[in-house]
Amino acid sequence: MDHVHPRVSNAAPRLWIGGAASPADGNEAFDVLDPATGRAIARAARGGASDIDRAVVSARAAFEADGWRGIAADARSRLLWRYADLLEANAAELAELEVLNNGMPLGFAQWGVAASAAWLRHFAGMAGRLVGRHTSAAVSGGGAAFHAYTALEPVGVVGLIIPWNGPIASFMIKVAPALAAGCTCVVKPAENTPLTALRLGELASEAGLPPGVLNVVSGFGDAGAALVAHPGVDKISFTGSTATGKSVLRAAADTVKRVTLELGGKSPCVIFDDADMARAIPGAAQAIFANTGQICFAGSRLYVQRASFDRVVEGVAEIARVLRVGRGLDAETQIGPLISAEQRRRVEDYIALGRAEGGEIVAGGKAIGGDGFFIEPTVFTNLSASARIVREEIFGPVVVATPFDEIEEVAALGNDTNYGLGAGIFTSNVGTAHRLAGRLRAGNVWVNCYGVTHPAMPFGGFKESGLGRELGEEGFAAFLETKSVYIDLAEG
Ligand code: TXE
Repeated sequence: MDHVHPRVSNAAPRLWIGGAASPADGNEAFDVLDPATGRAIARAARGGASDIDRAVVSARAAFEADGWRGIAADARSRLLWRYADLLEANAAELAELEVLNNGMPLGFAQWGVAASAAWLRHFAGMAGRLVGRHTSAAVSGGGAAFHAYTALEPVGVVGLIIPWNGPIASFMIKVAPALAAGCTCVVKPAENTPLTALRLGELASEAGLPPGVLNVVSGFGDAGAALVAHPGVDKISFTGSTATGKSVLRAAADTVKRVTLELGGKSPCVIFDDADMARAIPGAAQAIFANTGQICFAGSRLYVQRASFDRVVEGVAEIARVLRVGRGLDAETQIGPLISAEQRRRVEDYIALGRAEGGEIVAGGKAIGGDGFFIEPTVFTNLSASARIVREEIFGPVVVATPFDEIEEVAALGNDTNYGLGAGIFTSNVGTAHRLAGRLRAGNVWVNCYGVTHPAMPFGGFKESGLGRELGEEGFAAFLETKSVYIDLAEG
């Protein structure tokens, strides 16, 4: 093994179940790669169906009466604050591990740790505000008087399936509200990036979370499928590809699990002639190139009002040419490698397809040789709305720019997609911003900025970009059941 991280170098491959490290039942393990070198940095345990079962049994035991749900909300909050404190105390190590395993620039990994601590504290605050409604004089048809109230209860044992593109953040965006709601968790991180998830499992126990409240089972899609099929799991929250999300939704039907899905996107970024170009051009570039385009809400379709088209395309192309592509731990790096050789092949295939569809490449267009899975940030023009690279999620640093003339036209272009996750609007006209924000069928609209999130604001997608919301009150409610209780007020 090459560049070995001190924490992972000698660690035997282990899952985190019931508050302890445990080998996978089959004793199988797999290589974990550094995408900047293509070389193995660790071995991870390959959990399968029986390991998922052990984790679910452990999570169920932790959930039941004397366990996690029975702990007073303020005590639960305190534990979540301790967990957040520990994240911060270990921030440098977590961020470095994230970079080694995912390839992202260090600053982005540091953001992931900081955001995760903020989400834990945000939802810790909500744990104490689980109050229902009541009606004091509900009267039935027969005239009897009832007092009735609603109680908010945790959904139960939740299965959280995580992608590889932001391993820490996509772990905690689910875990923080789930724990605050009183649920216990079985997390299945992506096979490419299990390392920080396993460490976050350890840190939860170090923070004092009771054994079994947060379990982490590294493994492949079969482990995820076992979690979705398991009758002891009450809810699945999944982030990943739309294709896998659809199969999760189908499989969850057998046990009528609650399902939250955060899936793919093909998000439009719209620049009007009246935009402040000093913000709009870097904004559009950041919308697509951040995290090497491996972001579900990446602004992969750029629409520019006609008079500004050449200027904006040249501006974004110039940024693409000068962005420093490199190892995430190098201080000058602005974008890292793609996650895997397979993902790079997929992106290269899309670039070849774009050429074949008649697209013109203004910047980039090639994989970068040498070790690691690097690729040039790429800008296409001259493609029609029906081109596959305009319609399909590429999940790489590839943007297609298209001119438009007026707002109705760009609203229709923006909505001409099966997806509906994000949308950016750059304009100096408040009316234009509000009108277009109202027309675009997307769960998140950013005006004169892109990709901003806040723990109190729900995040999620319209159409095939997902089901339900994360963060915000909606994201918390997604881990709760509502129970109606009636009390007969008749005497005797
Ligand atoms: O995703 P999957 P993959 C897109 C992106 C990428 C493509 C494939 O375009 O190129 O998906 O990536 C687990 N039941 N996105 O194959 O399969 C899997 O182990 C239950 C966009 O990595 O969706 C991993 O933990 N779980 C996306 C997680 O699902 C299953 C982020 C995601 O893997 C499973 C990631 C099954 N049958 C990829 N099969 C975004 N938009 O954010 C796999 N898994």
